[in-house]
Amino acid sequence: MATFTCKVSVTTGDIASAGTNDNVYIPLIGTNDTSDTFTLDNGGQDRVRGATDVYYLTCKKHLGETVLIRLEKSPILAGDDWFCSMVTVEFEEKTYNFPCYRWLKGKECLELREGKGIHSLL
Ligand SMILES: [Ca+2]
Ligand SMILES: [Ca+2]
Repeated sequence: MATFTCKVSVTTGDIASAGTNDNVYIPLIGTNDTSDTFTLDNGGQDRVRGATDVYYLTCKKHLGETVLIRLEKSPILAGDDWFCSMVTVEFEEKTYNFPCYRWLKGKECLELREGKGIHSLL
């Protein structure tokens, strides 16, 4: 069966306490289909302040254009707030940017629509 790999880059803000040890899950919502819900967990620590984590998600169906993502943060014990600054999805040589720039607190789901990206004002 054909599968489709999406590269997802998740950037944690470079501000105090931005990182989190909580679990974060993501489904990708495309024009054709919605992916499974993946756990964003690489070897080692994920979501360290200022870091970008890259994940390769294997989808069973062709999602089409990625139009929406949903970040689902699930607390471990007391919870650990997370400041996500940006999520980028790369699929079939296209890049989709999902600017976030906000906190996810406790058990929280956040839907992000594709944006045009953040351009420098220089
Ligand atoms: Ca934190
Ligand atoms: Ca990990």
